Amino acid sequence: MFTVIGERINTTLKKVQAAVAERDFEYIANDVKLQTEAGATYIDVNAGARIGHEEEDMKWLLEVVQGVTTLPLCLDSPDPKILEVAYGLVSNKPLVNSISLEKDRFDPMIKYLKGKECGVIALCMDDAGMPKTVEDIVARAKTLVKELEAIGFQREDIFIDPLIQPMSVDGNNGNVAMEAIKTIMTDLEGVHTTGGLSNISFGLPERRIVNRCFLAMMIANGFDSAIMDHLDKDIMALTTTADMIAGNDDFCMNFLKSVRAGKVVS
Ligand code: THG
Repeated sequence: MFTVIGERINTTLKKVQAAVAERDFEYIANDVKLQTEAGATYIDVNAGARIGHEEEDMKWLLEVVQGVTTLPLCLDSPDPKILEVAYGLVSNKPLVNSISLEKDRFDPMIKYLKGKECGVIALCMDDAGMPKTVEDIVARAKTLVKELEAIGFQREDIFIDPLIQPMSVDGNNGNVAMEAIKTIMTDLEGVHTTGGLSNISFGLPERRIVNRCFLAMMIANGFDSAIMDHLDKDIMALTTTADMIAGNDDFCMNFLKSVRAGKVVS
C-alpha cells in the first residue's frame, strides 16, 4: 500500500507559521484532523522556518498534533539535535526525516539512529550537492542503504528520497526522477522510495495538475510513498487508483474498499 506523508504542518506555509507564532491550537488541531480523515499514513511535522525557535516550536507542535491524532509522525528537520529531541517526545514509531551523505549530517545521524525504533528517510545528497544524474542518485542510495543496514536497519524501514527537482529548471528532471525510482526499486529490493512531490512543479502555473500527473507516472515506476498535500482534491483517488493499476493492490481490494467508503468518486 502507498504511504502518504501529509506535508501540511510545516512552518514554511504562511498560515502554519502564523498559527505556530501565536500558539493557535485550533488551527493546527483542525488541519491535523482533516489530514487524518483524508487518509494520511504519517503526518510530517516541520518547525524549521522560524529561525532560532525550531526546538520550542517543534515541541509545541508535537504536543498539539499528538493530542488530536494517533497517526505516527514524520519528524522533519535537517538538524540532528532537533530530531533527537523530537524522537524523545513521540508515542508511535516515527519516520525520521532525514539522513543524507553530507558529512555534517551523516556522522551525527548514524550515531543517533543506531538502535532506534524508527523508519528513516535517506536523501540522495552528499557534500557535492544535489545529484545531477540517475547514476549519481542510485550510487548514493546504495551507499545509504549499506550504511543503514550496517547499523541494523531493515530495508522496509528505509525510505530513499531521490531529491525531486523542478521541471522549470531542467526539462529532463521528471525523467531523471522516474528512472532513478525504477532502478532503486529493482536494485535495492525491499526499500521504499519517497520525496517532496510538489518540488516537480516549482516555478510553474497550475502546480496541482503537474503534481497529480507526476504522481501517477512515478507510481508506474515503483514510487511507493510521497510527501504531499493529500487534501488536494482528487489526489487520494488518483493515488489509490494508480497504486492498483501498478499491481500493488491484490484483487483490487483497497480500490473497492475506497470506492465503497466514498473516497474514490468520479
Ligand atoms: N524531501 C524530504 N522532506 C521534505 C521535502 C523533500 N520536507 C519538506 C518539503 N520537501 C515537503 N513539504 C512541503 C510542505 C509545503 C509545501 C511544499 C513542500 C508548500 N509550499 C508552497 C510553495 O512551494 O509554493 C508554499 C506556499 C505557502 O507559502 O503558503 O505548500 O523534498 N525528505
